[in-house]
Parts: sequence; structure tokens; C-alpha cells
Amino acid sequence: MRWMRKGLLLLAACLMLLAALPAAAQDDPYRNWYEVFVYSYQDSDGDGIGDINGLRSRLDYIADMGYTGIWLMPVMPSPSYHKYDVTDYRAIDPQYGTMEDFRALVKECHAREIRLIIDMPVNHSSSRHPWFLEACAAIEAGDTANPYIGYYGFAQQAGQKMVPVGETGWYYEEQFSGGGMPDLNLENPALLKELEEIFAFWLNDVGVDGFRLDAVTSFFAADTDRNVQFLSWLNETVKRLSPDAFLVGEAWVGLTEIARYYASGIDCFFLFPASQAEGYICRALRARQPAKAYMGYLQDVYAAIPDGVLAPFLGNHDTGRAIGSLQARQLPERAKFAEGALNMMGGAVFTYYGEEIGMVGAGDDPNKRLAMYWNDGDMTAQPPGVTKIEYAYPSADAQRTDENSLLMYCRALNHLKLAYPAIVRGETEFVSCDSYVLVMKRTWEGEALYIAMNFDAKAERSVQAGWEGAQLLDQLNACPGECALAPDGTLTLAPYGIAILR
Ligand SMILES: [Ca+2]
Ligand SMILES: [Ca+2]
Repeated sequence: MRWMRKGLLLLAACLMLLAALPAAAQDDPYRNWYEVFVYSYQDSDGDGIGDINGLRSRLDYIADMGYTGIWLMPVMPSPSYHKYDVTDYRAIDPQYGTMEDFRALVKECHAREIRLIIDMPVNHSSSRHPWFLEACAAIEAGDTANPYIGYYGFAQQAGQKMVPVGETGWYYEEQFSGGGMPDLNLENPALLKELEEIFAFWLNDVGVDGFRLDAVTSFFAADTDRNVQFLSWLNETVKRLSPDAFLVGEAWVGLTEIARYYASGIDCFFLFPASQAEGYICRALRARQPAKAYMGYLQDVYAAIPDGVLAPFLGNHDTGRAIGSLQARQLPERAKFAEGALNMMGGAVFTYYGEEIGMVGAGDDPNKRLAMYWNDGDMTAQPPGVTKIEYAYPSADAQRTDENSLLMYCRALNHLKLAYPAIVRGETEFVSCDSYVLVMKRTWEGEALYIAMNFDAKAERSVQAGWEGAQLLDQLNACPGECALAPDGTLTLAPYGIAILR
């Protein structure tokens, strides 16, 4: 542990200070977000399927790891295991538990100062949603005045992504073909009223802290302006209901396009260009001049999104897991430093469950959503359709007792960010950069910190960045070795070391 983390006492002092911060600071988006697939996280009733009460029993783990926000993939009733096709927008899927269980979860999250947001898929419903069933039945009966027909993209014309309604000559729009997920008509005033009531139910009655918005680029396919317009309505509606609510959107597109979505006022959009094997982090770590590559990507992002909160992540339930993207099965230090580099981008950083223990999985969706590896005895069943089950790193329980594990690195990283809020909130100034060493200055509310990062996996590197009188506050080292600041201001960074100075 010694080489990984210094200044634990200082950290403890800062955490005590944090606890005394005003409530406003607790409601912002700059959290250590943790994405959970309830199905694969923790079972509580012996049926093998993860559930709300199982998740509740793991909140101490989540809090101890320093995650301060949770995003749950859909929890509403659905015929599929992934639950992105909803049949009832105001209930909990019985597979996961009851609304009572969920309300208890909300309460227990809030008692730990964890914010809880839920996935809100509104591009489409399930084809078994009562609205859709009634609309189809009406069309088949010739009752084309039925109001639910207007809830979906029905038309009497064939076309791309249009699915026939039996032999009626009517069709409905389905962007996610073959999934039983008919697209909702997000221009229908009655549906919008319905959505507003659904948002109010979750925010004001149940008490969730916001939503993750699924598939925003498919709201109006290939029409960013209309998507932004709809998201502006959604943002205003949600913030009117609950001013502190947090919204994050899934726009799986390039940087320039993502930047356009910020005009909607939605707090942030996942930074897809940072994720996966061809994303900023993996590419920077592979580059011949990794520090310069990383800085270049950050400069691009700041130029494209000058004022918005960033939402970087390495992988999620739709992508291959980070260990594969990083080719880090045998290189835990690379996995650690990648997490460090990702988090030093700042903003609202998201971690997919299991990334903190180096779970693997790629290809078919269920492979990316494997049972959380707590230990060999205490795991959920695997999701249906899984074609490959393997775990490359030791279990969470094993890693918790190994001070040099990826899990303990992620934990230290999360707590470091909590201790020094400027890391995630600050304005960035690039102070110096050579092939391997980057020094950034982050300033927030009068606090200025230096973040120095050594992208060299093999060697110590030194840097002198004109920080006379600076103190080495803290450090996080992915490899053996320690960072040290000499009296003349020369900072020596351990291989894959990150140092925080003030
Ligand atoms: Ca269960
Ligand atoms: Ca749509």
C-alpha cells in the first residue's frame, strides 16, 4: 500500500471536511458514478436473479469504494432480461422486487449521500405495452380514432424501419428492428403529458435523483435539431419538477455531434469518443507520445464542449469491457493507470459495475453483463444468451484484501477525487507536456491544483513546472515506486504515477 498511496491521514481529514460541505455541493453532477445492472449484481431471494434488495445489501460496498452516484439500467417491468422495452413506466419489474423495496433503496442511498438515477427509455416502449396493444387492436378493428394510435409512429405506408400491423395496411416505426420496441411518437401532446406525469412520479413521489436518457439520437432518427428540441423540453420539464435533478444522455456519436446536444441544457452526454479500444484513453496509452496524445484529446474535447460537464467512461453495458479494450489481462498496472487517466479528465465520470475488478466480456450483449464476481460462492446466475463466461482478475473479495489490486486503486482514486474537488470541477490549464509527462493546473473556487501524470509504464520521469513553494499533496501509483518532490521543485514521478500538488 505504501507505494500506492500516501497521505491517508490527510485524506481522512479532507473526508471529514467534505461531510460538512453545504447541501448544494451534494446535488451537483460531479460525482463518482457507478452503473449497475441489477440482474447481474446481487441476488437476495435465491432465484439467482439480481434484485433491488440484493443491491441494497451492497450499498456499503459501493459507498466504501467512493462511488457517490448510481445509475441503474432499467428497473421497470419488461419482457426482456435487459428491460430496455418497458411495459409499465410506473412500477418495478417483479423479477427485481417491489416498489416498496425500491423506495427503501432510494432512502438508503440518500442516507449514504449517494444519488440514484434510473434509466428512462422513452424512444420506444415494449410492443407489449398496453398503449401499443390497444393501438394495434383498434387498427385491426378499424377504429382509427383511438388516441393511442397517436402515441406511436403509425402510418399507412411501408418504408424503412416500418413494421406491418398484420394485414391492415398499417405500419409502425421501429428503429431498433426486431426487438419488440415500437418507437413512441414524441410529438404527440397526450404522450408528452403522460411522460411528464411519469417523470413527476419517479422524481417527486419515489424520489430518484434523475434519469439516464436512452438512445437520444433515435428520438427523431437522423434529425439532431429535433432531438435537441425535444431534449430541451424534457430538460425544462424535469428541472421544473425537481430543480436538482441530474440528466445524462446517451448520444452514441462523434464529438462534434455530441457537442451539439449540449444546447438542450441536459447536464451531460456520455463521452463515447473516450471509451473503448479506439477511444481517447486506449489510444493515448498506445501512442508513441502518450502524454501528448492525451493532452491533444483533452484539448479537442474542451474546444468542442467549452462549458458543458463531461461524462467520460471506458466501457458500459453495450461495449466490450475495458480490460479487453486495453489488452490489460496480464497488465493490471495498465488497467489502473487507464482508470487514473480517465478520471483525471474531470467531469461526471462513469464506471460500469465490475470494471473496478477488471471483469472481461465482449461480443454478444449478455457477455458484457456477466454476474458481478464477488467471490466464487456469492454470484447471480448469468444473463440468458451468454456465450462466454470468464473472469480474468481475482474476485472483489480477494482484491479487497490485496492492497495493490485494481479494486484498491479505484477506491483510492475515487476518494482522491472526493478529497480534492478541483480535480473534477476545475478549469484546466496545460502547464507542461513532453512525450511522457503531462502537468495540468485545475482551478475551482480559488483552489488551484497541479495534476502531474507519468504515462511511462516502465520508468520514473522528472518534471519541473515552475511551481515554487508547491506541496506534494497526494499520489496514486499504478506501479511500484513513489513520487517525490525535491526542495528545488523537481518532481519525480513513479512509472504510471499521478501526483497532486498545491
Ligand atoms: Ca432475486
Ligand atoms: Ca424514435
